[in-house]
Amino acid sequence: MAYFNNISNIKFEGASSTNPFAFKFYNPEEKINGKTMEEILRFGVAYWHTFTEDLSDPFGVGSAIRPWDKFQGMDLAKARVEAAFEFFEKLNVPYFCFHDVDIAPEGSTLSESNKNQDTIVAMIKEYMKDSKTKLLWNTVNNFTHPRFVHGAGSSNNADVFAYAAAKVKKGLEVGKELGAESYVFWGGREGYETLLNTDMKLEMDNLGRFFHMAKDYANEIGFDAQFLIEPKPKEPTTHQYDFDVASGFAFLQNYDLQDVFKFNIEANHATLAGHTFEHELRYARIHGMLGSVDANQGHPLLGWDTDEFPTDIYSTTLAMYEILKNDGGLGRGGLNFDAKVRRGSFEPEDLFHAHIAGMDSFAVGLKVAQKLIDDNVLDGLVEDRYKSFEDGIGLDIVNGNTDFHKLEEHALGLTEIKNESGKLERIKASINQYLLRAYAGE
Ligand code: XUL
Ligand code: CO
Repeated sequence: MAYFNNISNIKFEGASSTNPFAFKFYNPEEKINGKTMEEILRFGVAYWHTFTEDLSDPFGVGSAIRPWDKFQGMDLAKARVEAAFEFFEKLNVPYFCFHDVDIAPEGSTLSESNKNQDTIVAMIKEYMKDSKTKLLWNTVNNFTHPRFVHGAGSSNNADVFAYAAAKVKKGLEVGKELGAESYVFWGGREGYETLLNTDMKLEMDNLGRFFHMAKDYANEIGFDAQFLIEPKPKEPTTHQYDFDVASGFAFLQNYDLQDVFKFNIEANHATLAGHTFEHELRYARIHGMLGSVDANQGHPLLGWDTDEFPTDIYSTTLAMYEILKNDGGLGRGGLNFDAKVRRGSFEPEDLFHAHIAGMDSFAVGLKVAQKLIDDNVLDGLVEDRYKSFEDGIGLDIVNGNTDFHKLEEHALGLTEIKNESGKLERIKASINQYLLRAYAGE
């Protein structure tokens, strides 16, 4: 059965196309520095926002019109799979991502939930045989159900810890069955609401144990996906244990998990943590920990996780700059649109407009970032700014050939200290120039 009858395959038509159902900048076959855009950007569709989301918000019920919603229960789950693969093919997207509960309804027992999943996973596997779209990552939802009210791997309740582990065990089996490239842990409830009733040390220790057991089981079944942890500072908890990349990295190092995980970095989570998207990407990149990206954006005027589709080409440019500079690019990760259409954009075709907007925005970002790198626009300036560490006392500092005595001696001998301009406005003007040149097709 078809669900998007009025929409044909989305093709690249170029910057001057007036067809709303065409890519203006994303040309999957176009090569950038020897690799196709499709290979570099590795776009993924988030099953939850695109096929399961009803667009409700804390003040209003769902508004989404979805042709598959005439079904219920397992029939609805099956209809969503049909709709999903039609959507993937029409969008020509290489990857998708899901949580266990996105694809199949939970039963009244864990075994029933697993059985429901098995049915849908078998169906997805059949569809994947005739589709180019592969599984970027899967995960399990250990946050929505009331049993996770006090957490999952960090719950005060050992039965809940076990239940959460059983769900992840199943998730790892499903990931293996469908050939997932990566496996994600987002700790929606892995944090606390108040310290007044929380044993923070035990919760964090248990979470560390939880991750080790997950990796042991993945090894046991031969599931070699890249494990990814997705930092978020808060929401739904007041404080999450993987607040941002820096604190997540400290957590991983503390529990000897730094070689097991990389980071899945979400733009809106970065801004909730008080960072820019590119800050989080840079922090992960320079520590060899950049694994994948949840591509979205927050609203500048709202302090919550709005999960908008990414359309800010300044931000996608700076993000792609970090990704291109990352050793191996996105590796086994990708750009997963963890983004939802606005509540007012409730028609099925809005799902296409949103993805086209996101894909075009990252394609622009990719092209501009590659040019910034090719023309040495930022690197040259940065290198020049740190030239004091290339010889003399600076070289002694970076080589570890000095101490406070020698540094004091150097400082006492200085007659003047000369700083140079950081040239920020000049740099910003250059970035604007490169963006506008890309727009003009130069
Ligand atoms: C929630 C969020 C999740 C994870 C997967 O803010 O980003 O959808 O990406 O559980
Ligand atoms: Co996410």
